[in-house]
Amino acid sequence: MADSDHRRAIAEDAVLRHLQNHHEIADSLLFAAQAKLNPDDIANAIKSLTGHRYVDSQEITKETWLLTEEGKTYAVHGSPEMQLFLSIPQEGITKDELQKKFDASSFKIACAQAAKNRWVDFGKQLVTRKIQHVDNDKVQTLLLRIQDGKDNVSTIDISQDDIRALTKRKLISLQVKKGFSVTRGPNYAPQRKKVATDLTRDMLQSGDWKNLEFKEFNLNAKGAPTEGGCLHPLLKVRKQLKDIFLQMGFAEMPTNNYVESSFWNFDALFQPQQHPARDSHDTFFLKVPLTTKELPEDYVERVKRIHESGGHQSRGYGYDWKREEADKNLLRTHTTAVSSRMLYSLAQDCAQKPFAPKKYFSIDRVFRNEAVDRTHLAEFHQIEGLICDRGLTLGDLIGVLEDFFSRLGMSDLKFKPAYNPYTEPSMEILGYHKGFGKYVEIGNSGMFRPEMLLPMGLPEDVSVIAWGLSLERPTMILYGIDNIRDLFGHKVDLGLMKKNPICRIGLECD
Ligand code: FB9
Repeated sequence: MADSDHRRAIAEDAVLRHLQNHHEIADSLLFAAQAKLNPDDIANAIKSLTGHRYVDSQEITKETWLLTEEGKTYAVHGSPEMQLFLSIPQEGITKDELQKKFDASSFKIACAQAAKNRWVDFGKQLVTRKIQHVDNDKVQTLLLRIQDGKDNVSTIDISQDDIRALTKRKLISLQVKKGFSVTRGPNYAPQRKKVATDLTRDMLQSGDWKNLEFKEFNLNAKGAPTEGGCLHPLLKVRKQLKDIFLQMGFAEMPTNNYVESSFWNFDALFQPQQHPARDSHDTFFLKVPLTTKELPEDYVERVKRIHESGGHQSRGYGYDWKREEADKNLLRTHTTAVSSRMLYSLAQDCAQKPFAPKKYFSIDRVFRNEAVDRTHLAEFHQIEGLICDRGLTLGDLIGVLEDFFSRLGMSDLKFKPAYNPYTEPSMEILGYHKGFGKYVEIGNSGMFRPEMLLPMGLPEDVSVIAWGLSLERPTMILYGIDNIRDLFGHKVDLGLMKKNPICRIGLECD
């Protein structure tokens, strides 16, 4: 039997035994003190006995005056004003002399009270007694009476003024305690029937069950906590972001190919072959399979031409475009590689059926050979959204960004001109984060260049607005995770995962 149950059984016994030959327990606090039992055990026992109607009980409140530490000192040594009075010799004393006898705080109080009581005169030179004798240190007397008679405020005959004065001097404080008055209940018995938890075959056969009391099922008892898995924060935020895109009418692009060809990852995006991002410092190129197997040859031809000599009013880059460079396989550096494939197949569809506007999104891993630091790893999840339609403008892009980020709880946006090889104009997106009290970079965006879209075969008046951000940054901010390394690997704090209430995207997170 757990110690707490044992203590409660003793307390129940004491209460039931007392009521065997007493009509009531008027005050359970007093009863506990007299029975030298813990008042909380008595209170719990009374609550449980009341629950089974062994007793009936009413709650009572007991207000008790307690002396504060300062009050206790004065009760012993007398009030400071009294001590001051007694320290003044008949012929008087200089204030400095007098002050030496007291500590600063009580000296101040003593002087104030003594003056108030007109016991002492504080002359320029000397402090003198105003009266010869103080017959009663009223404060000390009151404190002692409260100390001795403290167990029932109502009985103590001290004027409210005095109580107020002592309270104001923080010499006493009121303690309110809850207790019970108890009488026998309809199921009263001098002893509690043994409580059985389970009805067993033996009890049924022996018939013992008849005079046993069965512990009620505590239907509110919480079941044993089931250790369940929990979603990794990144997956929780990814789900939230997917819901946002789906609510905005976007369809998800298939991103199940980490390995991509340089062609779709760079060339199709009109990113020149000598662009710094295309060397192994930034990109993980594959040894096996080293090169891609097949590319749509006619389209590759058009991409080669637009890089080398332009077209569609673009003068291109004017360099010697190499097929072998485009064939190189790599770990995709952005999910924009998926967008290029999707836009190309959309253009292909235009051959069969009239162009239909599309809204696509992707959320998946991308790989960049970057220096690892507090917010960057060699891989992260890129979130990308694009809208492909006739006559889209930068205004449409800004509009959809404001809609998208407002659903992320970011409503105060700023746009800063930026540069991407595949979008013109391009804008860095900044959002005001109340928690940080500043604007944070929350993504990048732009309008895909005609040099990217027209070689695909998309109609002249079709434009594509797009934007991108990471999954890790919002997750770190929403979860208050300072270092991206705490999101992955052995250092992940599972406790945080389990108990961290998902910051409802859209709600301000501190
Ligand atoms: O996610 C980023 N920041 C961010 C996003 C959301 C957010 O949410 C708050 C809680 C509500 C907080 C912060 N960034 C983009 C900004 C920075 O973190 C940046 O330093 C790091 N960027 C990554 C790339 O790093 C090299 C984040 C990643 C990023 C950047 C650009 C794109 C995608 C991901 C893009 C794009 C793009 C542009 C035009 C057309 C198509 C795609």
